[in-house]
Amino acid sequence: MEVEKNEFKYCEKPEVVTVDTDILLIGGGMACCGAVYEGAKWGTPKGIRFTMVDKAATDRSGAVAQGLSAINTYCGENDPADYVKYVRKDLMGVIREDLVYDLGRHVDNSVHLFEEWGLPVWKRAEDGSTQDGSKPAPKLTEGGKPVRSGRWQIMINGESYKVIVAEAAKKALEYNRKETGVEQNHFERVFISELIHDKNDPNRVAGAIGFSVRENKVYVFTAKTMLLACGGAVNVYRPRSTAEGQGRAWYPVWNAGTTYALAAQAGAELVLMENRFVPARFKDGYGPVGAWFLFFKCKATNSLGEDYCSTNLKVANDDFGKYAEDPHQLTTAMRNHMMMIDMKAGKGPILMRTHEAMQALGETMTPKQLKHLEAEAWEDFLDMCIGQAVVWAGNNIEPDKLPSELMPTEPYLLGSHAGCAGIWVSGPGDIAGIPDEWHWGYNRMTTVDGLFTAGDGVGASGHKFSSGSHAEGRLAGKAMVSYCLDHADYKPELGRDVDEVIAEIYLPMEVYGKYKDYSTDTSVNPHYIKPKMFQARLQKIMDEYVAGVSTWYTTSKTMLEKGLEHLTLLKEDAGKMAAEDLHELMRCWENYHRLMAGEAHAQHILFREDSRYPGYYFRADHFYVDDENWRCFTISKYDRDSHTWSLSKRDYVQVVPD
Ligand code: SFD
Ligand code: AMP
Repeated sequence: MEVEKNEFKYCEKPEVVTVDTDILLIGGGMACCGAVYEGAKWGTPKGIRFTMVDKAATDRSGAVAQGLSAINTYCGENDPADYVKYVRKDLMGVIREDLVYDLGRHVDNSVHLFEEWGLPVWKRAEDGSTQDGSKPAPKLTEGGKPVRSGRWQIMINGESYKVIVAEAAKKALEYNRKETGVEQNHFERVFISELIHDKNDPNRVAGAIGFSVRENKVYVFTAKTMLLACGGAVNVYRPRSTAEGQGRAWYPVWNAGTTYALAAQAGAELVLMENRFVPARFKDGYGPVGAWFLFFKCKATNSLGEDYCSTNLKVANDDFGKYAEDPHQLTTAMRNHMMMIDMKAGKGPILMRTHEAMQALGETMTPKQLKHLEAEAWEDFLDMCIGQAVVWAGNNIEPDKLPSELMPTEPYLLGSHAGCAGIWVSGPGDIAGIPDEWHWGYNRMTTVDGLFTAGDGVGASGHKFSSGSHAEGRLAGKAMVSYCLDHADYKPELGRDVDEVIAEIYLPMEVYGKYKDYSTDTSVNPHYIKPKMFQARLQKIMDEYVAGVSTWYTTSKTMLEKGLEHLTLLKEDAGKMAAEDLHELMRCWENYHRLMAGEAHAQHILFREDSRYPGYYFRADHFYVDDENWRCFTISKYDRDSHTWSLSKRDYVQVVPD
C-alpha cells in the first residue's frame, strides 16, 4: 500500500507554540483537577511550574460534565481495610491492595473539600429524615451525617459538581502562574495526541504534542514530569444506540482511550486490560441504576416478575462456583450474567420496578413528601444523565406509575468505576506485606520514568469513582512535586524531530486536501477513510470478534485471533485517515487512540485463559473462573517500532485478610 507523506502541499502548516513547564497535566478531569489543587500547594513555593491541557473546557469536561447525583466512595465510619475487601470482592479477587488501601485512607478528604467549595451534600436530620443539600446543616467535618444510599455511597445535589471542582483547580493554576511568572498555564480545547520520549533516555518522557481544535495551532510542551489522565475509553465498541440516538452512551464519549494508547506507545506496562465495564443501565438513555437500587430500594426482575439473581443462581453457581453463591453478595459482573440468562431465554425485557419502589416509600409519606420523592426520582437523572429524563418524557414514563427497561450496555474500558483496566503503577511503598518491586520511588508513577497517571488510568484499582479519582490525582500531584525536586537539574530534550511529528499529526488534513476531488461526496473516496467510517469499522470488529453486544459479550481464541488480524489491517489503513477540518482531525486521532486501547483489550482477553469477569465478558472456550492458574495480574507491553505486544503474568498478593 502506498504510504502517504505530509509535505504540507495540500494543507496549511499550523503555527507552532512551544511551552516549557515542569509538571504537565494532560486532561482536566477529576484526577488532573485534584493533582493541581494538591501539587500547586507544595510545588509553587519551590518555583515549580504547573500546566494543564484539556481537550475541552475544564468547567464541564470529562465524565462529570453533566454532574453526578451521588459520590460513590466516601469511607466515613468504614475502615480502609474494609474498602479493600469490598473492591477485591467486586473485582473477582485480583486488585492491587496497596493502591486501593492508599485510596481508601485518603478519599474522604477530597469529599470534605468538595463540600467546603460549595457542593451540597444531603444530610440525615435529627429525626432520621433525609434533607437534600439545599437545607442548612452541619458539614461532614462538623459532624453532619451524610445520607448514605449504600455502605460507600452518599447523595449530593451534584448538577454543578464539575464546575465546583474545576474552580478550585483553576484557582490553584492561577496562583501557580502568578507566583512562577509564566504567561499561560491552562490550555483548553487542545487535544494531546503524542508523548515524546527524552533524547537521551527512551524510557523517559520529556514532552507532549497536541493541537488546538479551534485554531490552526500546534502546541509543543516540554516538561520534567507529566500526569496522563485523559479518562477511560468510550465508543471503542459498537454502541447500542443507533442512528438518531447515536452519540448517547453511559460513559463520556469524549474520552477516547488516550490514556491507554499514549501510555502503551510510550512503553508503559498495562495491567488487566482484559477488564471492562458493562453497566446495567436504563435502556436507551443509559441512566445509572445505583441510586434506584440502593437509595430507592428498587427491585429489578424479568418480565414475569421473577428476581433473576435468585432464580438463576444455580445455573451460575454450576459454572462459576463460589462467585455465584449468595444472591446478596454478587459482583456487579455476575448480576449482569444473571440478567442476561433471562434475556437470552426470552424472559425480557428486564424491568426496574420504580413504580413499586416509590409506592412502598410513599406509604408513610405526606402529599408534600410524596411530591418531593417524585422530584428526587427525576433529579437523579437531571443531575447527571439528562438524556434519561428525556427518554422517560418521550416515552410517557412516570417512574411512580410505570416500570422502566434495563439493559447491559456496550463495553467501556476504564479503571475508576466498577472496572479495573489500566496502567501498572508504583504504589505508596509504606504498606506492610507488599512486594518491594511494587514501589519504585514515586506514588502512581508508571514504568516509564516521569510519566504518572491517576483515575481511570490506574489499573487493578477500581471503585474509586469521582471522589477517588480526585484523591488519586492529589496523591500523584504531590509525588510529581517530589519527582521535580529530586530531578531539579534535568532539562527535558525531545527525542523526536518536532517538525516530523507535526507533519504526522496533520497528515489526515494533507490526505484530505490531496484527494478530496476524486469523488463528489467527501465522505466516500477510494484514497482515504474519514473518521466516521474508521470508527464504524473499529466498532464492528470489536463488537463481532471481541465480545461486544452482538455476541452477548462472548468470544474465544479463534474469534480473537481473527479480530486482531482485522485490527492490524485497520491500523495499516490509519495512514489513510482524512480530516476535512480541525474537528475531524481530532476525531481521527481519537479513533486511533480507541484502536490502540481496543487492541490492548483484545490481546489481554486472548492471553487470559479463563472468564475472569463473567457478565462483563466470556471466553466460550474457557467458560469458568480458574483461580488456581489465573488469579494473577496480566501485564502487557507494546513495542512501538515492531507494533507487537508482549504479555506476561504477575503474582497477585493478598495483604488484607478475608
Ligand atoms: O451514577 C483530554 N461516575 C461516578 N462517580 C461517582 O462518584 N458517583 C457517581 O454517581 C458516578 N456515576 C457516573 C460516573 C460517570 C458518568 C459519566 C456517569 C455517572 C453518567 C464516575 C466518575 O465520573 C469517574 O470515575 C471520574 O470522573 C474519573 O476521573 P478521571 O479524571 O479519570 O476522568 P475524567 O473526569 O473523565 O477526565 C478526563 C479528562 O481528560 C480530558 N481529555 N485532554 C487532552 N487531550 C486528550 N487527548 C484528552 N482526552 C481526554 C477530558 O476532557 C477530561 O478533562 S454512576 O454511574 O455511578
Ligand atoms: P451505578 O449507578 O450502577 O453506577 O452504581 C452506583 C453505585 O452503586 C456503585 O458504587 C455501584 O457499585 C453501586 N450499585 C449499583 N447497583 C447495585 C446493586 N444492585 N447492589 C449493590 N450496589 C450497587
